[in-house]
Amino acid sequence: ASSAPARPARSARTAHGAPPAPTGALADLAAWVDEIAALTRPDRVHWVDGSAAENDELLRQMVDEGKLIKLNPEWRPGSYLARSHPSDVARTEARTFIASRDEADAGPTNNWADPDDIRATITPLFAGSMRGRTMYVVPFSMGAVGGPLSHIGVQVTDSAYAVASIGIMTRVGAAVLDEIAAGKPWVKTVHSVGAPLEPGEADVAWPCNDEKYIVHFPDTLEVWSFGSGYGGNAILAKKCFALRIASVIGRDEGWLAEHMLLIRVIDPKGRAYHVAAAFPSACGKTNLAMLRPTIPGWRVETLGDDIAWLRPGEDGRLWAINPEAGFFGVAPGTGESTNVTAVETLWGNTIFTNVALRPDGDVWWEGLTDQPPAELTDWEGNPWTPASGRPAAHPNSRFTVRAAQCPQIAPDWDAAEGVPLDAILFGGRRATNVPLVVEATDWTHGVFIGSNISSERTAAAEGTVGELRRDPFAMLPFCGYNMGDYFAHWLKVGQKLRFDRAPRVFQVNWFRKGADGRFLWPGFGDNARVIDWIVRRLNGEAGAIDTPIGRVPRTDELDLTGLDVPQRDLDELFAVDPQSWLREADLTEEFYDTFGDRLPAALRAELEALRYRLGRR
Ligand code: GTP
Ligand code: SPV
Ligand code: MN
Repeated sequence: ASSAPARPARSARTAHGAPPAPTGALADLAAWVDEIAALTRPDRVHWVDGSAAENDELLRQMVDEGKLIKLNPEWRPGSYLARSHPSDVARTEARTFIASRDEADAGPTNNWADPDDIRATITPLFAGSMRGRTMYVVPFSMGAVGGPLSHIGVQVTDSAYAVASIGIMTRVGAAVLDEIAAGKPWVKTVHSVGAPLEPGEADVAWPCNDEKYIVHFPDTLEVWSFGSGYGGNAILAKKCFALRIASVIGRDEGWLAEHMLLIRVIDPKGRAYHVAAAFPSACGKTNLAMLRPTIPGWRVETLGDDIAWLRPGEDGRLWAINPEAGFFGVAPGTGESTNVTAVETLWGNTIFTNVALRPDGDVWWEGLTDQPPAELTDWEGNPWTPASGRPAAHPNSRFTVRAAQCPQIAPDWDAAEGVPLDAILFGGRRATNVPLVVEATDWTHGVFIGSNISSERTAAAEGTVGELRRDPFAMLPFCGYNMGDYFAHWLKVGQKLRFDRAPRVFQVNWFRKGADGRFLWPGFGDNARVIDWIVRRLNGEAGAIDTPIGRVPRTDELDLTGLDVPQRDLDELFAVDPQSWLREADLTEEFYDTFGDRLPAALRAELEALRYRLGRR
């Protein structure tokens, strides 16, 4: 195993040729890499420099090894299809652990593990786990390199697919080593697919292990992930670092790491507003991030589609960055009629995972076009026709593509200081009860709403699709510490904002259904009509009706020009049934009780106030 970066940081380079032995922080990094290599025993260690040539070589190698299928460059230049093992298709929440020193700090919503015990469990799994493989060392930055809200990390991994994905999703390269050399703290992340190769043993297309562990050590800022090659289990910069570990850093430093999209909305008068929105996995973040308004004069610029870091500024506003550099988006349901921006973003230079392959060497998934092609190869590599009676693409199949390739990306999406937020939306997938849009009365009520998000389960994680579960702030699988403390932290961050400059909070629900099971709201581009009302609320230009759960638009205040929603559906979209909401309040109480004394009193007071307004005295 090599012990020094193949390409030394600029600051460590001498004027004449040979790099000096790394010293200081870089030597610490090299020592750590040696330590991981000594444990995992890879055949080779490769320091990733993030160059295009390196990426090309990596992709070429994966094609040679049968790990990627090169798509027809005529239709999809620079693009590839990966097919995962059929058992490794989504995040595995049951195998995801928060190993805080104190169990109470992980809270009732996380799987807790004692840090020493779980280290003792996983260390033998990592021992020799990279035999026969290359161990890649990937230094990456979340947020612009050197930015005031940015954080850096290093992932070691034996998955070339993970390396290529991290290269798209983050900023990788030598500039990060400069930051490490300069003494900036970095997060250690270790990933192995857990499939060592014996001498002469042939590799498989998607190596992984039945046994999986995704373990976070918040006290030492480390992540160890074993056995999975998929998405958030393997691209550790994403959910593991930018949410679970970053939420802990944010708790300690006074900021928030959130599962949120980030957009700039420009109204017909040219005024710009910044909106962040937290929806659970596969509940519409990427779609709203790439919104093409159906109402004239409105424009949306994309800033981020999955994660936002929010920090109170000196000016009393809440500033936000998207720490990522790419999109890892859900493919099914992404089509010309729903998200044309995403379709255009995916013109090339994209890694697709678990979508279907067309005979002409392009890709397809349910919803890309109205009619499926006559024949396909499905995500598992089997022949498929429309008569097959099963989806051709996996429901959690995804695309990985650079943010810069999005045709409506904000010109300043990369800006280190971020943007000041005007509104925060909380949403979920709710067939009943939750209106299309509700405005919170103040920050505390907004935190109450965020803490009560519940949503029907999607295919983004293992579990029964459709089952209703609580997903506070869309962070249930991603909060790295006690969720009760997290609610308190949200309240505290609100206190740092200037009363008249804090973002206003709204709850939205694009997914309410009629008795016949049909969506009551057309969604997608028409969600701009809701944004329009929200923006007019910010400007004091639109009225609202008080209901027990918050403020809803008068239906004549919602711009429905050109839309064919019957009045009956509109009434149902905004209906607030006190009996159902009292039952929701009972469930909230049950949920709140699980936090014991870590639940902020202000939220319990909000719950009692809600019950009072609903008519229970
Ligand atoms: P993650 O990447 O898992 O965090 O998901 P996400 O929140 O970014 O969800 P995404 O935008 O990819 O949407 C997931 C699914 O919801 C897709 O199949 C979309 O077509 C569908 N969807 C998104 N927006 C709407 C909407 O306004 N109405 C309806 N009915 N479906 C929507
Ligand atoms: C999600 O599940 O919210 C995702 C996909 O964005 S993953 O990166 O796998 O977490
Ligand atoms: Mn997500």
